[in-house]
Amino acid sequence: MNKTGAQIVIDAMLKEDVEVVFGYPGGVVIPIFDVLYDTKEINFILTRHEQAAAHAADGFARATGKTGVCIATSGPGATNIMTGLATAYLDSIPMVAITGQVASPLLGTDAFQEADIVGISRPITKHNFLVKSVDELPKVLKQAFHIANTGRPGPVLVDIPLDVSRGVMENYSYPEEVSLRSYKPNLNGHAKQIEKAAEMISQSKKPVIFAGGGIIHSGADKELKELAEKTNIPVTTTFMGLGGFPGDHPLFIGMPGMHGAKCANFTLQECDLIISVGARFDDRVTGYVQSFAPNASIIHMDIDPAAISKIIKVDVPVVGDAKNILTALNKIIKKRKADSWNDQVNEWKGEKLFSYTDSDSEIKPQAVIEKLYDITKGEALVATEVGQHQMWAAQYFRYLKPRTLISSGGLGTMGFGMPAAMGAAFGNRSLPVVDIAGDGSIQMNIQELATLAINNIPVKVIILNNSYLGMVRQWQQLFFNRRYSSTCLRGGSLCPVCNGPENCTKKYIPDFVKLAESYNVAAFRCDEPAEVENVLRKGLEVDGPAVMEFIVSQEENVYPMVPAGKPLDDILEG
Ligand SMILES: Cc1ncc(C[n+]2csc(CCOP(=O)(O)OP(=O)(O)O)c2C)c(N)n1
Repeated sequence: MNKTGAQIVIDAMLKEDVEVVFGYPGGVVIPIFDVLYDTKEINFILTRHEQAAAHAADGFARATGKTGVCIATSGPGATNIMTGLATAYLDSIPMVAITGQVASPLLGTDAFQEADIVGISRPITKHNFLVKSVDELPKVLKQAFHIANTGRPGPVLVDIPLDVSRGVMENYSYPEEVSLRSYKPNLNGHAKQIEKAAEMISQSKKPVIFAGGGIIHSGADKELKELAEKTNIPVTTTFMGLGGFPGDHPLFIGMPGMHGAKCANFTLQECDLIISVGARFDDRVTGYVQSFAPNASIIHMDIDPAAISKIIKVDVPVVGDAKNILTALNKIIKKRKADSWNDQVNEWKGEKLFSYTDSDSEIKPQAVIEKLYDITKGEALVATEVGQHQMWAAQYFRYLKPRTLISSGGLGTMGFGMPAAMGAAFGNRSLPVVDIAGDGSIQMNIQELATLAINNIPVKVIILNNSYLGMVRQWQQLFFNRRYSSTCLRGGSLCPVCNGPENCTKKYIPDFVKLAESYNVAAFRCDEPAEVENVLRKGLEVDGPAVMEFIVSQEENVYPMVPAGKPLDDILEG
């Protein structure tokens, strides 16, 4: 059968069971959009910005484990998705991004809307392709989907020149198999290494399990729970691993790191063995690396051999898929009773992993998130933007199941949450989807309220409005002598000396409620602590999208805090 390049792109999506595609059109992708026009099996969502399309594809992938797909045009369309690719790359999220490119004869001539997208995206994609001819398109697309969602997942970009999408391939068929000589992810951990790990665990006096996003990517949450319960070893999960182990389990000790639970940090610093599964020892987790876990031996299970001993010297590496490795380990692991080490950890844990001082006169941001957890009982997908609210969302909402927290961990991308929530809503129709936002971050992709409204996507946006770029302001308060340079969203250059928020007379813009209403999105504002529950319930009950703005305490800080470059147990408290 003869097919055009554009038809091949869409046929590949159908063969790969793609249900939803996010994107934005432009000159060189018109042929692909023209085929989409007749393709009823694919739900195409027109976002208002290409960056949002990439984040939405990413959010869909995080909620489902399937590969997210987005399309953008050449030049500015393609450069607009770069932040989305980098976000997905750092968090190992499977995505395929299709970009249009100027026709092959024009490549390298500074043609209209030409940019070297393969060059620009090389360091932020797992792999990328510039398609040279229509005949190689099916193979490239098959490889792209395969690479994105196998091994350590990641984003793959396919750049398609106009003459390729217009060209015709004779005798088209979509390949059934992929053969890539240099790409063969190792899925089963080495049996001898797994035995060594089991032996080390049985000899350890003070072990801790340290689980990361790899647990979620490989669907190894049940195996992790089995290991923990058999051995009674306390479990800490990284920010990316939240939900990979039930947040209300007695063995759960919170996330570690800069804004982690004191208990998790003390446990890591005191333990004699770290059993790391699918975690990459990010600097926000380890603090000052040289003094991280000074007495511990390290077992590191990871799908990516390049992650082993990259940051921390590893004693027993096990390269493979977390689910496979843990299944094998659980078969041979000896039972272990809770002992004085567990008592010590439980003492550090206390009654609550995190606490703050509540108030009757002003809304505490932490209280809004706690109330959201109470109302939903954890039965929700929580997306976040980036900043203080993101850390409070990690601390005060408990994640009971995998894929319930959708947040940019590695890149820390402001503007990620609302479009990602939109994508997640397509991946999970049964749970409410909430975006917890700061008033700064939400403005980075606020135009997506239009996409939510027009498609009636039931994302609930909670804006914790503190009038500040709060997380940066917190650093300025603690480490730059309270010099709030360019972090107040009211003032700007008109008020060089800040007399504090209580004396501020500047009006806040925008009016989020009016703005949301102009997009036809239901909106509520709350500035009374006593009204928080009521407003949350009202917003959650709306049939469709809603914005809930909470005017919160302006100079609240995220604690505990390990200052950058300090050891994990050097902790600041409020
Ligand atoms: C795209 C982008 N630009 C800048 C930053 C740096 N940054 C990190 S947190 C933050 C402040 C976020 O403010 P807001 O969204 O209001 O949330 P809050 O911290 O007040 O909860 C900034 C500017 C970033 N992470 N991403």
